[in-house]
Amino acid sequence: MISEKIQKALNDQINAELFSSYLYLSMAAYFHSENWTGFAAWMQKQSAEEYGHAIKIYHYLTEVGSRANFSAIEKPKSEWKSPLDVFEEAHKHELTITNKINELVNLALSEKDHATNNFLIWFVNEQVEEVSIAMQIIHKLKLVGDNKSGLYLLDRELSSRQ
Ligand code: OFO
Repeated sequence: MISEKIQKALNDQINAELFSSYLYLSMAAYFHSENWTGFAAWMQKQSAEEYGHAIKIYHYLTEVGSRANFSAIEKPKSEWKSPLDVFEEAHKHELTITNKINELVNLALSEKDHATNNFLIWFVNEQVEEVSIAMQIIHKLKLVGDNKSGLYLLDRELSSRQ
């Protein structure tokens, strides 16, 4: 039901989502090592969400009679300079993922694969939300700057992410 090109592109996206999960888990580990437990909890939830994105594509491939094929996941970075540095990288990463999703949509449209195009709409919307959330956190981090009380409160706020 889906072309080889689409199958390969969706498998590449599974790898990108698993790398996102790995990267955010590495960010969580960095935060834990710096005793920012709220930021760490937020990143752990983000990592789990990314794993969920990979699984969504996995199930779609199965549903359309194709299959998931896995390849090596790139080693994520493990050190950052500050919480702002981490979230700026997360934001940059989400912009890269948005480009990848857009390229996937372009491919689905060029192949007249409406089922895959329809499947990808969820990801298009998810990317808008993820880029926006990262930008909001960066804005708050820039507002508090090096103020320890402000950072403490922000860490506490992010710990309550559902
Ligand atoms: Fe962060 O949305 Fe998937 O990768």
